[in-house]
Amino acid sequence: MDISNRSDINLMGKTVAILGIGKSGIAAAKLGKEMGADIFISDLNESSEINASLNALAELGIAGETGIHSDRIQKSDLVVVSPGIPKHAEVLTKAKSNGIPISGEIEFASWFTNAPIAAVTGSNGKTTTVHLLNEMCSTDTFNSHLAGNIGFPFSEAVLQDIKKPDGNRIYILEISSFQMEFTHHFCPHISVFLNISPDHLDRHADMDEYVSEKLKLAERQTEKDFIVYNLDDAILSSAFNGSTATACPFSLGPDGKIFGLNESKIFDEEHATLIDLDRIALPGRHNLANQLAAASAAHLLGVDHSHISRVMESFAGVEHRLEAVMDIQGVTYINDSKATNVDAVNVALESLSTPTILILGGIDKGGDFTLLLPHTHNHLKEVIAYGQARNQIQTAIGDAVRFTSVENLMDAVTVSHAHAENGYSVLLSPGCSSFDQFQNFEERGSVFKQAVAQLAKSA
Ligand code: UMA
Repeated sequence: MDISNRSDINLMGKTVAILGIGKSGIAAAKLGKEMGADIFISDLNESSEINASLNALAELGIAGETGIHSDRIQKSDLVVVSPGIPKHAEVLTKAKSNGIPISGEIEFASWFTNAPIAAVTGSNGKTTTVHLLNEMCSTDTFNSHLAGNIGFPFSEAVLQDIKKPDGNRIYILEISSFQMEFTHHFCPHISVFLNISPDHLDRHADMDEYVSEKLKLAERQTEKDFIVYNLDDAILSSAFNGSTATACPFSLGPDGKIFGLNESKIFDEEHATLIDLDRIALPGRHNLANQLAAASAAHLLGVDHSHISRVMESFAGVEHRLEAVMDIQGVTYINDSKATNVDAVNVALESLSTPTILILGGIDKGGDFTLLLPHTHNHLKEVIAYGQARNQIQTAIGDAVRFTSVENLMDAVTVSHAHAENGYSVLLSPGCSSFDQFQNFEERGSVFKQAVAQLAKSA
């Protein structure tokens, strides 16, 4: 099947193999079926959950297999791959050598909509920024739909719109580096780049590969499009020098193109006040950068500044990101389960000034935990490490700070409660992915919150 010309792509009667029976694969399978393809879905995992999903798809007339990527995949016209499947997986290498085109799930969904897209990427802050932008775009002019890496696949959003079209649709997408692999035509009207720091180095060959996957988001943009990027980021500041799209930097200094910042306010190009900083609901300097990014994108979409500032006044944050859970006997418990890399842990520690016990752990993604050492001279009083990465964390920082190694998150919460003093914060900011003990970071955050609620009952 030839996918080189986007407008000629037609799935009617084509055989499409979908790899991965997770959220993306299931949504892509349903979308592909709606577009007239004969779908075959496949997952290496044969857990009862995956088999249950396959059975549900069978009822919709979608065939598939679990526990194997069989040779049937190699007879298809197109392969659509879930973001969690590494690009060098054997099944993909085989498909490539068989001349079968491979599309990522985001790319696949993008073929079936012409609505404008604002896409946000970066190592940290993506979820907060897309939620802010989504609220800023909730106006009479737009009907925004939030999708992508946030946990709601783009394919599902597009399928909903095919069934019930909306002329005012704009998609606000959170995009990960994984989702940029196997993209061919995907091109947002506005791309937003928040920051780039080491992440997913267990999956990408090196930092260069990770950065180049991210930067692909702007590669196909034309002079009609916009790139909103962080001027204060060492990699991003010079990344778009030769770009055709209009570059719109934002900064925590006065040099933002659309909005500037001083000690007391954010101001616009005419130097009119957008908002006084003390009226912004979401705390933290890192969040100020996220606000400026979202506000710049919203401005480019024509949203009124009065609406942008109203959202800034009311938006209080997203679950699992520096979420204050509860105070127990003078100790504040904070759930930052979304912090899946070391840079995010740094950001979390920088946003606190109270003595802190930090819970780290999970599966290491190639992060450098020694980067946390400076905090041990300030308010970081103890590290409790759990899960697969705990020995590695101990080697990196165990000598510099009071250190406890435990089996799992529940034990970590128990130990933190025993060690925390009045005025302390206990911060779950794991710096690792969750998959050794949890389905995802949401489950990890929920387990933490339950454990804290349990402590409160018995305290
Ligand atoms: N699998 C195979 N063959 C392989 C490898 C894996 O069949 O060779 C199977 C696995 O058994 C599994 C499926 O592929 O069943 C996994 O697919 P997936 O991990 O892509 O799962 P989805 O449920 O589709 O979730 C994906 C994103 N997951 C990842 O990028 C790892 C979700 O981001 C995203 O919310 C969802 O699509 C909806 O678009 C999660 C994530 O952790 C939150 N993202 C990373 C992050 O934020 O750091 C990038």
